[in-house]
Amino acid sequence: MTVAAIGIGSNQGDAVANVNAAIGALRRLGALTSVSRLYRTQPWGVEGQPDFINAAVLLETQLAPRKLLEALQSLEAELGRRQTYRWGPRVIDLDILYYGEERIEEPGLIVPHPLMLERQFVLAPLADIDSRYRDFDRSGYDPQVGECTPLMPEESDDITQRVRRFVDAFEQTDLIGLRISDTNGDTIELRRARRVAPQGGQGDANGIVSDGAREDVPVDVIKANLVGIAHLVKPVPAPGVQLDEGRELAYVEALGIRNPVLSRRAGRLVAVLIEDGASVEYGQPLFEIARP
Ligand code: A4P
Ligand code: MG
Repeated sequence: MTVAAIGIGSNQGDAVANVNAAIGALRRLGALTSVSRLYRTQPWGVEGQPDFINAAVLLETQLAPRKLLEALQSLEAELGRRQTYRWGPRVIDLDILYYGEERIEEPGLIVPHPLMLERQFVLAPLADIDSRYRDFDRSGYDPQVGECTPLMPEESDDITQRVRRFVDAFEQTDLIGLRISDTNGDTIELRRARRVAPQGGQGDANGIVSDGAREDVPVDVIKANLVGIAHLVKPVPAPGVQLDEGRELAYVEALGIRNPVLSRRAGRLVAVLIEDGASVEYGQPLFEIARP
C-alpha cells in the first residue's frame, strides 16, 4: 500500500459537482484517507478561461504508479473529459502529485508532478491534507499563481476533538444509532453497544429504553448476512420482550427479495441496532438477544 496525493481540477460545466464526482469515483482506486477543501482558483498558464475548482486527496492504493495513472485517465474519460489544449479548460483533471517517496521519470509519467511546487492551486489544497506543505515557503512564486479561495472555512480545531464532542452529544441522547454522511460519501456511524430493558420492560416503539436500564449481559448478536435495506417487522420488536426461537424480527430487502432475519433461539431481546428502512452492510449487527 502506498499513499499517493492526487490533484483534482475542473473549470467546465458544474465544476464543484465535477470535483465532488471525481472524489467519489477515486474511492474505487483505494482508501481515501484525506480530502482537502475545495478551492476556487484563478486559471494558471492560459488566461481567459473560467476559474477552476481545485482539490486534493490522499489515496492509499495498491495500484502501481503506471496503473494508477491509467485508472485516473479512465476516470477522467468516464467523467466526461474531452481533450482541449495544454493548460486549457477541462471537465476534470486528475494528476498524481506524489506517490509515496518514489521518483519516476518515464515517458508520460513524471512523479512528483514537476510543476506542483509552482502552483498555488496545487499547494493550497495539498496543505489541507499533508502537513509537510503547510509551512511551505511560497515567497519565491511567479505572480501568475493567482488567488485561491477556499469554498469552506478552515477547520478550526482538531478532527479528533470534534468527533469526541460528537460522541459526547450522542451519549446524551436516547438514540440507538446515528449515521452522518457528507456529499462525498464519507460516513461516521455511532451505535450503542448495548441497550437493555429491565426484565419485562418494553421500551418504546423505537426500541428506546429509559435511563439506567443498561446492563452488561452475554448476548448473541444477529448480523445481516447480505447487503440491503432493513425492514423491521410490525409491531417493531421492543427491547425487553421475550422472543421465541425462529421469530422473524426483520427482513433485509436485496434485489427485490425479502430475506428474513430470525432469532436463532429463544431469549430476551436486548437491543435493536437498526432503524426501519436503513441500509445495512454484510456483517452489520442488527439485534442483540440475551443468552439464556
Ligand atoms: N503525466 C505525466 N506525469 C503525470 C502525473 N504525475 N500525473 C502526463 C498525471 N499525468 C501525468 O496531461 C498530459 C499528460 O501528462 C498525460 O497524458 C500524462 O501521461 P493532461 O492532464 O492532459 O494535461 P495538459 O493540459 O496536457 O498539460 P499539463 O501540464 O499536464 O496540465 P496540468 O498540469 O494538468 O495543468 N489553473 C488552475 N487554477 N487550476 C488547474 O487545475 N490546470 C491546468 C492544467 C492549467 N491551469 C490550471 C489548472
Ligand atoms: Mg493532468
